[in-house]
Amino acid sequence: MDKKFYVTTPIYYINDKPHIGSTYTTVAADILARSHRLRGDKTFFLTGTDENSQKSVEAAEKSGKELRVYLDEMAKIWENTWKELGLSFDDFIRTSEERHYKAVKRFWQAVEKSGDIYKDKYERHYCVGCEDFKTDSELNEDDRCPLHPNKDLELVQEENYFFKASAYKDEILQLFHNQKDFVQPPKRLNEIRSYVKNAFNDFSISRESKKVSAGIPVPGDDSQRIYVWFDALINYMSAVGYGTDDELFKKWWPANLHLVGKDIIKFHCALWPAMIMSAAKNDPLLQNEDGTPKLPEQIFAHGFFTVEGQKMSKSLGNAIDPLELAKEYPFDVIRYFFFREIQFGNDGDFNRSRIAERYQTDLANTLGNLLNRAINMSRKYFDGKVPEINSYLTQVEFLACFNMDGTNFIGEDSLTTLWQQIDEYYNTSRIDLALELIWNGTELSAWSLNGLNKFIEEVKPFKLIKENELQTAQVLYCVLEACRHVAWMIEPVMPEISKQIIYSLGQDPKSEISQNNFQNLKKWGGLEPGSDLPEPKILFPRLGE
Ligand code: ME8
Repeated sequence: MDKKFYVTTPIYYINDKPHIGSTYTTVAADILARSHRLRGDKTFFLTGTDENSQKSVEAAEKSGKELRVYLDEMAKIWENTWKELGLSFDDFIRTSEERHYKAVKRFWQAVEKSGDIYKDKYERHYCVGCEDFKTDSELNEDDRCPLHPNKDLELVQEENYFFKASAYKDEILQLFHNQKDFVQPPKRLNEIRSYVKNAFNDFSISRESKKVSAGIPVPGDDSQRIYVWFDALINYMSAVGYGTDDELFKKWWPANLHLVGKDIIKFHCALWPAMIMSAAKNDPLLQNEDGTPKLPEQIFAHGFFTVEGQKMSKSLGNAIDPLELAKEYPFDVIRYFFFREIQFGNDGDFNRSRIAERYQTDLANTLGNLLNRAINMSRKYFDGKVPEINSYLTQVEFLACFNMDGTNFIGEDSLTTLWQQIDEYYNTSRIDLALELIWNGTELSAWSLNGLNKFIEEVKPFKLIKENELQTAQVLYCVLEACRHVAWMIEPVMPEISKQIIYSLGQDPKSEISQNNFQNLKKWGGLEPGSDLPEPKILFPRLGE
């Protein structure tokens, strides 16, 4: 059966332009979507914008534009930014769209039918920055929101609808217990487990329309608007047909992976499953065959960036525009930096001198140089072609020639193991570990970019050619073929660079993908001996050239 992969990013607030924080999550989703597409899985990658919030209203007022005009303009900016950066999303959902309204209505009514919505009066502080209520214990010593200390808290005294989230506390804890990878990485699971145990209370899920102009009206009660988070989470369903196209919904739901930042795990890992558990009781579309709720498979929460050591914030003016950044470096370089520099899941720092260092060392010196040397030597010694290896030496003969033990043999056996590990890392969202392995290898295998460079240094094809043409041919063939594999291994992270490597090996990346499935592509020997090698182009020119 064909496997499917449905991956989402948060839908972003559009009171400002995209910055590298939202870019990071969206690039991560792009990488995972590309890795699944390459592996032949039916893939759907969703991103979009969260528009029914107070923030939108305030930003529109500040800009002097009518709300609708403002939202349309900003949503275009977000969508176009991702397009310009080459991100391969399949759909862009806006929560102001009709299809989303329909989904929210259906969902609300299912939850209502389950008896999980009630009205209550309360008085609490609301932070527009978080679009969330704050209990006293969540405030800092100045009684302000620790995440948005510059924003005044709003004292809300209202009668609103509440969602009986607390009724699902045990079921959610059971879910965490049964499905250990529901929340990744594990430290986030610990965090959210303790939140659910200690502080998972009923949520207010509406505001009075006369006080809050944003939001979808509560079905059957125009005097109330649905709370932005209750509405926003449903985007993951409305984009795949919930409320508008049952067949489409059955095809894609449940989502395989919600990618989010660590700031919003409470909503994704606790509120969202509770909402689905409730709605599923009265909506067969949300039930598995055994009647259990169709929950997303996994939520992966990554860490937060600082910029040159400082928190990214509007007041510091240090939010980096990804389109500006893409003028400084090819965007593939930034993609590489994001996932090579920072363990995916941990916090990290966006630091220009580190980008420059990684560009020079990992990319220009290690990857670019290896490819260039191998192509130049092959062209020079073998008439502009991939060397012929008609009488291919066996592994034992090959190792004997160079006095090497099996650990640094660059060939078929070690390659299969390496690919298995790479596939596993992409499947578990550990993009950082995949890159680490490709560049550094493991203690057991020199099959890595650093290992290949060392191999050339040791074997010295530029001297060997004077003594033994056959052995030189095999050495160079091995390195060129290894570069072809590296190109496919890094394809999800650096799609453009990957293409350029394949072209420089005289192949067409498109025809290779369509002619062979991924299993074939991973086999040793895909590079045709005797085929033409074009003159190499510099992959990573000196910056500023
Ligand atoms: O929370 N480092 O939207 P939002 C890394 N609309 N990632 C960062 C970051 C940083 N410094 N800053 C932001 C919302 N992000 C809601 C989501 S989903 C149903 C509704 C990323 O515009 C990260 O993914 O505030 C974080 O979770 C998200 O942007 C918050 O985006």
